[in-house]
Amino acid sequence: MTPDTATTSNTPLITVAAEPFEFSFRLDRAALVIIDMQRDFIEPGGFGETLGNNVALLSAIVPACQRMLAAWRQAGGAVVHTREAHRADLSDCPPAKRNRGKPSLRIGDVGPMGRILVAGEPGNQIIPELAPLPGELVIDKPGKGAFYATPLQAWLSEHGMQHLLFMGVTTEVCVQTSMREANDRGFDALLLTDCTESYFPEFKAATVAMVHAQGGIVGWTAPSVAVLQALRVPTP
Ligand code: C5J
Repeated sequence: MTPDTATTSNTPLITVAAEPFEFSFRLDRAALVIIDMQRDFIEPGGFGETLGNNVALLSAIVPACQRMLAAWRQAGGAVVHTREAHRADLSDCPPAKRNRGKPSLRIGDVGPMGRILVAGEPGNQIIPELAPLPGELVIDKPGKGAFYATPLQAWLSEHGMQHLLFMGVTTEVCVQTSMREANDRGFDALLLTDCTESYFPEFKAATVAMVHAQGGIVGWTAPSVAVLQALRVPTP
């Protein structure tokens, strides 16, 4: 089923000041998709750090993400959380992924927060500040994109979703890949620019620019305050 079900909603149209032009959605047809806000990427000792990255860069967006998530929940919007996670036997982790680069610890190795990027391990959990609530969808994904080898598309179709608001990490890897997958599947996607981050600030800037380039070739971008204003939530 394509996401055309959005046109059948009777709830008010909410319009956000965005790039390259306004992004409009109906709350009962929109989901906040939070990509991989996991200890493995944000805290010392996880996958991000084993690759040689400065994880402190990513934790800076947590307060903005918390504000956005609280407002979205208060408004009654659907929330989807993803985790980059592999099975304990690594049967869903191709050698091409595991062997890439020269990390100090590879996927599946035991690190300070348990086995790196393995489902159920302490480091693989979503950070406590953004912990899922009962009833929110949590998707474990073996790839960078949230649609690859996951039930996400089926769930979105089943719930009549058309518009996806993205936040999370990292901007140019799992967030951008997921937005491109969403775009190819007919969803309208908005990237919340202060609620996403990269270990490489220049990659974030380039991603934001390329998402909304050419009339929104991948989707839209806006700071979260624009969504808060559209939802009539008091802004900081
Ligand atoms: C990476 C991700 N960067 N969540 N994962 O490997 O972006």
